[in-house]
Amino acid sequence: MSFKMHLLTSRTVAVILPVLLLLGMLYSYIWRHYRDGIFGQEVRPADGSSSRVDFTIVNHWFHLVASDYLEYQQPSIVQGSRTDVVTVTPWLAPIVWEGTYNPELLDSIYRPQNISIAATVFAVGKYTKFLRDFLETAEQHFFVGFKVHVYVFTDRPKEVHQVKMASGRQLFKRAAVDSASSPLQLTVVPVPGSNRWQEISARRMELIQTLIEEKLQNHMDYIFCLDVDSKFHGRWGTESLGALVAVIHPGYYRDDRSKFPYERRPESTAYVAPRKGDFYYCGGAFGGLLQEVHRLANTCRTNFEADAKKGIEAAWQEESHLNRYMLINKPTKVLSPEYLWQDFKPRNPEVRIIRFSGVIKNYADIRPNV
Ligand code: 5GW
Ligand code: MN
Repeated sequence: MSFKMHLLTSRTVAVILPVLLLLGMLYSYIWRHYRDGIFGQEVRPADGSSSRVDFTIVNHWFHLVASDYLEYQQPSIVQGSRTDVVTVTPWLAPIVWEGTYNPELLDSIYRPQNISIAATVFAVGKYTKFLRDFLETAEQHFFVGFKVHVYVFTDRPKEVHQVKMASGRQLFKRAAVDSASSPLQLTVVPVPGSNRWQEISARRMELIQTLIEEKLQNHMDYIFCLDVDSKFHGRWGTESLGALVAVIHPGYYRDDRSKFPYERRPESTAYVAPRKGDFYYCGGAFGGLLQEVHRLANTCRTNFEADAKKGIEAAWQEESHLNRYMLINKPTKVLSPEYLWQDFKPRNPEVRIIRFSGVIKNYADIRPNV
């Protein structure tokens, strides 16, 4: 009896085990396909880092629905509205200049999608003094009529609250443009102070990455990361939306790429060879879909750290890493220098409107001893 039982058991095991194994393999196979279909695939940037955050696929970005009731000027297929500038990259990403788009049409497409835009801004140490103008002008020009949430990273949270109070409650409640208009939300994220810009700079990417992972994922659609020492002077809105968005630096856009201040030492992960490069992009403004900016921040931070281990610091810190990243991962939308000018620079004729511009600052006055 016991012998028979034993036989039965071992035979059962011999049959059931492989069946279970097969079932397990089938399950994991199906699950993997299901997950990759529902969420984004695991991101493995060419630059070596990896990101394990899953994002729900954003469907609305690929599907543009216009209002049937809106009347607007006929677009021409033979006559460009801007012939003095280039409005498309060789990889067919639009380059946004004033006059190339219809803001009413764009807003009418994006408003029903109920998109939300996060903006990050760092105000560490004395840089808090720029916050008031930055926020007040963002209120007037940055995605007016859309859900905007500004995240202020600072080691002086009290000063941000003073800015809020001084504004007399009127500020950060957008003027009622129409019923769809909503207030600009503000969240203060406390961060430790630092005397070393290199440290602040390195942490910027890390903090952006963490913010996306912990707070924004599944709550926001787009994110823009901006310098605080700047003001808005004109519309910055839906025309700037894209998967990966870069801004052309105002200082170099007429120069040969050999003159771009890329990192030129091959030992650095930010290295760009002399005959490579498309445009020189700003470190002071970039953005896009959450998952794209997450991947960018993760890669730049990883590369920054790899360099630091070897005792290398790229020529323009994170701006150099951003430029290396954008050379390999082409931006899907490029914003003209209208989107980050410098107050000290006279306006060039092709720049018909300055939307966002760095203020003139007294370095000795605001920067910690480096
Ligand atoms: C910047 C340079 C040297 C030492 C410290 C800083 C610094 C930068 C700082 O002490 N606090 C700070 O919040 N920042 C953040 O980094 C600001 O958001 C600032 O806009 C951004 C980039 O630094 P900027 O604006 O001085 O760099 P540039 O190239 O626009 O002049
Ligand atoms: Mn700046």
